[in-house]
Amino acid sequence: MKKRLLSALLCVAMVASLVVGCGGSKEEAAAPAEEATEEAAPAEEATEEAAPANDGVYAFISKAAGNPYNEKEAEGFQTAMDELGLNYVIKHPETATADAQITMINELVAQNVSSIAIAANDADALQPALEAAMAAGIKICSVDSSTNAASRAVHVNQAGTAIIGQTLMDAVLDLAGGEGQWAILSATSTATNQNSWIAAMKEVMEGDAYASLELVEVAYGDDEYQKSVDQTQALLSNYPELKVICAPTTVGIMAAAKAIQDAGSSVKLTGLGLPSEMADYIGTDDAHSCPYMYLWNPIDLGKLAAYVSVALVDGTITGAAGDTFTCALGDYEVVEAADGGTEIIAGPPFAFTPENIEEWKTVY
Ligand code: RAM
Repeated sequence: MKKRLLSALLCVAMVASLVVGCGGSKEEAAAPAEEATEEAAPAEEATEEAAPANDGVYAFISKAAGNPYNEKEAEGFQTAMDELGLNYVIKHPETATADAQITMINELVAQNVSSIAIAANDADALQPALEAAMAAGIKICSVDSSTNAASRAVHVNQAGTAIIGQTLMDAVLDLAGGEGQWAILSATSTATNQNSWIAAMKEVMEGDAYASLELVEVAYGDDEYQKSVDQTQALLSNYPELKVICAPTTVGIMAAAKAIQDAGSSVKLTGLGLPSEMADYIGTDDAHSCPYMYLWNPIDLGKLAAYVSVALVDGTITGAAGDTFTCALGDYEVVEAADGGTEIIAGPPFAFTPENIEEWKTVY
């Protein structure tokens, strides 16, 4: 009995130390990572009776620090792990680069974590580091932004790529009134998710209904606020006939919304945005730049990445097409992905409009 109480106290202490550590910067996040692995040792001693099925450390690496979307994803991962009573570590690189993520992957391999869920800053550049991780027995899934197929067991996709492409193209067509110039303001040029959405939009644009639209430029704000503002201002001044900007990035769309409204421009904006950041810019009158936009729940996406990591580690799934599993969010199936690997799709994109934005802005 005493031993059980001790085990329970140890678990509470461990979870508390991990929660405190999940900060938003690389420095803040890196320190508790070490604590997490060090603290894992006494838990093993206690397994005799406390016996959590998975007693390793589950890692999450976001694209970069300072992006509230990434923090919501991490929050979801953390919440799921807390609910399951498992150990975890969350890392946010300082910049949205592959190099920063490779350093973190190597650190996690040295710490012998059980799994890594990663939002990839580059599809191919992470491959050697992730292959080394997999060779060491670490289960890998990508989430939000995929690695290439060889670098993961499975990708946790927020929504089907084709649906996102179709949805955004239809929004552009609608806001342009069926014809005219439009531009894309993206994140980094190597971001797998934005690049696949842009490719999907271009494919849709080949249809007859979109023939009178002209895509004048794809600009990159690197998911940095000021760079995204500067890129938007450049689009506004370089293309006086521009009708619509589509920003498939939460950082980009918010920066573009402000830049368009500050310039008093009539250019309309759509894309993928966080309701909490975009509420002031959503409206159908001239004073608002964004009549409507889309997203999914980034907290649930982070949770799903946690559940998938656990399912990979405990062997419920291997990541092969046809694998199924059930978690607190529902039933999921692993399906073939367009890049030759496999994926699990969280759900369809959701529209945010003047009618529902007030309700959603407090949620995420
Ligand atoms: C930004 C990031 C993220 C993307 C969202 C829509 O926050 O680029 O990867 O999924 O936008």
